[in-house]
Amino acid sequence: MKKDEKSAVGAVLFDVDGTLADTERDGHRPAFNAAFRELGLDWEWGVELYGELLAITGGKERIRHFIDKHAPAELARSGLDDWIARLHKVKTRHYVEALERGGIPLRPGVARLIRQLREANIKIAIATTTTPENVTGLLKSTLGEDSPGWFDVIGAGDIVPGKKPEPDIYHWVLDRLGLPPEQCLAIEDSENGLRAALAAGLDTVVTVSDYTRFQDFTGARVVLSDLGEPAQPFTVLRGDQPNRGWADVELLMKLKT
Ligand code: XBP
Ligand code: MG
Repeated sequence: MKKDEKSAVGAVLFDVDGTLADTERDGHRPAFNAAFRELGLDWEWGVELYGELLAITGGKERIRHFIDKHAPAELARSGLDDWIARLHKVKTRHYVEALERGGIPLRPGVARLIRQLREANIKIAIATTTTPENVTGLLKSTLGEDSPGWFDVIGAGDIVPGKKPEPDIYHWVLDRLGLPPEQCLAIEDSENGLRAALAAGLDTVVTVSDYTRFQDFTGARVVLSDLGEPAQPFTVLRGDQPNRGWADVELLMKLKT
């Protein structure tokens, strides 16, 4: 398909955790720990253990995996899935409260790029594994009360059967955008996220986070330290050297041609 430059990117699909903000170590992890304490559990997910647990996407799935590996006595609990869901609800409350306290800023370049995409009338969407309240909480606390409405589609959490690295959430979002993957670009921070986006046919920019820096990003269009700002340019970790140090509409268009 021959694309003219201006229509080459119809939509940008943003991942949330690790991509919009560094939410995992000092956001989700302490919220899990607070929920464990609230329910009288003596579990404590440290920074290193949490890094390992991140291989499992989805908070409920992560708790289940932790029980399998580190607390198998809990497997005898009756109604285990419901109990995990209850525990996870408590975790979500703690996480959203932390967001409301203004605890988690956006990563460099994210707010600027979102504003520029809107000005250029390029659609923006969210494709994430995390719980929907977490997405609206993060957007409202960083970009303002009305910002969830800026997004043409928000795909989050349990609305699809398979979480990343399955491509389900990307298929769901693309369906609702009414655009083919060839006209869209994904921004991800993790190998699981990249696999999901690639399996949905999306060109993908990776901005690494501390937990994901050394993962395998084979297939990414480019791997960057972050989206960069004019005063704080990104570092290119893999891929062509763009001619400027921050991701803007022009750079994203170039990546698609
Ligand atoms: C990240 C995840 C989520 C979060 C925790 O999703 O895998 O599980 O770690 O959120 P993404 P929940 O990178 O796709 O944004 O506890 O709500 O699952
Ligand atoms: Mg992510």
